Order: sequence, then C-alpha cells, then structure tokens
Amino acid sequence: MKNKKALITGISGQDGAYLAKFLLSKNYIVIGGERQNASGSTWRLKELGIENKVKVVPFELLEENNIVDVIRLGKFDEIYNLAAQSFVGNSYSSPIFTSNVNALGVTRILEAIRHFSKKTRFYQASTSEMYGNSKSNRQNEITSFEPVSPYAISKLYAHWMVNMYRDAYNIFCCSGILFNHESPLRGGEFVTKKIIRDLARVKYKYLSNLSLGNIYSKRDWGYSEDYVEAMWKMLQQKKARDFVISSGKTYTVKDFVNKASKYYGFDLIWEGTGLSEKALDKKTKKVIVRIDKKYFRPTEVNYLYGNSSKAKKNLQWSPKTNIDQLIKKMCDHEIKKYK
Ligand code: NAP
Ligand code: F7E
Repeated sequence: MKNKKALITGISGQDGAYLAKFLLSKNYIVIGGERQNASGSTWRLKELGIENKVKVVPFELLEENNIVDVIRLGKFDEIYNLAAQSFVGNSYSSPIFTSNVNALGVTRILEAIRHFSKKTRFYQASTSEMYGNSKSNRQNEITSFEPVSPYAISKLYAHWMVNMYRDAYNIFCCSGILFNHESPLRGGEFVTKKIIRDLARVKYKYLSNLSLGNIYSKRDWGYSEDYVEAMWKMLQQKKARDFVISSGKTYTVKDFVNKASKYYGFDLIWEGTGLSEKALDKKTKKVIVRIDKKYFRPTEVNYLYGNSSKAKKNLQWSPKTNIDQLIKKMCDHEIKKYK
C-alpha cells in the first residue's frame, strides 16, 4: 500500500516534533512546514532523533502564495495545522499579529485546500482557552465559548471557520479542542517548563528563586506525546468531527509548583498573601518562590477542567500519562543538563 503523506505546520514546535515522530512510526512521509528564521529551529526533531527523516519546507502563515504553492504541489493526504503564535501572554502585546497568524492564517490554508486540494483531510489545533471564563464545571464539545484573550479570540475565529468549511464545501476538516499539554520539549515561556527549569536552576545554584504570576489559576495538564495520537485518530474517522482532548484532572499552578519542588527535594512552606506570598524551603529557610506582578495577565482564565468522554467513546482515546508521571519526565530531562 502507498505510504500516506502528511504536512505538519509548526514542525519546530513541541507538538510538531511529537506528531512527526508518531506519523513516522505509522510509515507516513512527513513534510514539516517551518517559518523562515535566522537561527533555524529544528532542535526538537534532533532531540527525538528524527531530523533526517522529516523534509522541512518553508511555510509562513502570513504568506498566502507560499501556502498555496506548498498545498497545491504537495498532494497531501493529511494536513495538521499546529503553527500559531501560541503564547497567550504575548497575544496582549501583539493582538494584530496574533490574529493575522492564528485566525487569517487558517483561512488561507482552508482556501488553498478548497481550490487546489479538496481531498486533503485537515486538522486544526483549537484550544481550551476558547472556553475562557465559561461558567461550566467541566468543559466539553457543547460548552459555550467565552474567550478572554486575543489568543483565544483568534483561535475561536479559526475554529468557526473550520466548521463553516466543513458544512459549506464538504471538506474533511476538524478541530481538536486540546487542553494544556506539556513535555520536556515544552517552550520555556509556558509556566510548567518555566517552573521545572527554574527550580532546577535554584537547586543547582544558578538562580536564587523562581518568580511567578497568578498561582491560583487551574489547568488541566496532560502530556503532549499522548495528545498527538488523538490528532491523528480524528483524521482517521469516517466523518469529520471536533473533539475535546484533556487529562480529566485539574490543578492550580501552586499545586504544580509543590509537586515539582518535592521531586527536586525541596519541602515548601508558603507564607503571606497576594504579591507578598512566597515559599520557603523548610530545611534551609531559603526563599524558593516569589510572586512578581509582571507575570500577571490583563485578563485571566481561572479554571479549566476538560471532559473528553466523546473522544474516549468514538476515538478509543484516553490519556496514558498522569501529572506526576509528566512532572517526573520533565524534571529528569532537566536534571540531565546538570549531570
Ligand atoms: P509551539 O511549541 O509554540 O509551536 C508553535 C509553532 O508555530 C512553532 O513551530 C512556530 O515556529 C510556529 N509558528 C509561529 N508563527 C508562525 C507563522 N507565522 N507561520 C508559520 N509557523 C509559525 O506550540 P505547541 O505547544 O506545539 O502547540 C501546537 C498548536 O496547538 C498551536 O497552534 C497551539 O496554539 C495549539 N495548542 C497548544 C496547546 C498546548 O497546551 N501546547 C493546547 C491547545 C492548543 P517558531 O519555532 O519559528 O516559533
Ligand atoms: O499559563 C499562569 C498563567 O502560559 C498557565 C498554551 O499552550 O495552553 C497554554 O496557555 C497559567 C496561566 O499556559 C506564570 O497566568 C503564573 O493562568 O503555561 P501558560 P496557558 O496560558 O494556559 C493553552 C491550552 C493554549 O492553547 C496555549 O497555546 O499559569 N502563570 N505565573 C504563568 N504563566 C506563565 N507563562 N509564566 C508565569 O510566570
């Protein structure tokens, strides 16, 4: 049988690397779309030992002709759009750029598929951030969206566009509404990686303490390598449909700090409130965690807790890695740098 051919946009990102590894294990021909930059950024593919197995092509979500050329000539069976300005914090200072990339960028891809590659199946990386401050206790596919950041609003635009192209043009396109997922390859701007990286620096005496913003927001954290399998499963269905993918557990940022600290051998005692809150190590009395105003966002998503029963039933997908196993993977990877 002929090998399937897939394009992964955002190949230099966390999910791009794990999805490439997964599709290669299924004998796909994997083409990775990478935006042009001076330094090159395929270090994650190198970490996974697959940099020579993926063909990387220039792919810029702001550049319509580039997108049309790649899609028209590529004859892909599947396209996974993982490229995005994905950091919520930066979307406040760059709302126009974020919208252009995350919202209009997806319309550019959908138009290219509609005109030049109608049989290609398309996966869009939607996000739990779209729920924003929805009142629901647990979010699933029918929970209403109440986005609160430029990032979430740009992703919701793309989400609705995918729905519209599916209904109007009979294109196989769908969105995975993925809750936060992390890994040793997570970018250092996101809170889990920052916690794990900076606590290691404190442990090995390269940093005096870890500074954080809002430690009371709750997130449903899973493991990226588990989640990319769900993306693939969505494109193997008879009918294109959207699915929530989540771990089904929710923790505060503070819980995550406590768990990671314990793994590194700190025993934290918290004292104070608000911006004066801090955590000391019980044994040494050294301040390990401080709060810094600069990491707070103008608006915050306080509570995310996903329900992925639809994926369990229809995709036979469930998360394999719990938060403690995830933290262990991330800490072990970080500690290796110091040994
Ligand atoms: P990531 O590590 O930040 O990767 C994002 C990728 O997009 C990078 O390869 C980046 O390239 C690329 N990119 C940025 N702007 C681009 C542009 N203008 N044109 C082309 N490529 C561009 O993100 P991730 O964690 O792998 O997430 C993958 C996708 O899932 C993203 O769309 C994200 O919004 C979405 N998502 C993530 C999560 C999560 O918790 N991880 C949850 C829900 C949804 P550079 O390397 O050059 O920056
Ligand atoms: O923040 C709080 C912050 O930046 C998590 C992206 O992958 O998941 C991610 O978005 C929480 C927030 O992720 C710091 O205020 C406290 O409440 O790790 P984060 P995110 O904003 O949830 C969704 C599903 C996506 O789609 C996104 O692409 O942690 N927080 N102190 C902090 N956050 C950061 N980054 N840095 C801090 O110092």
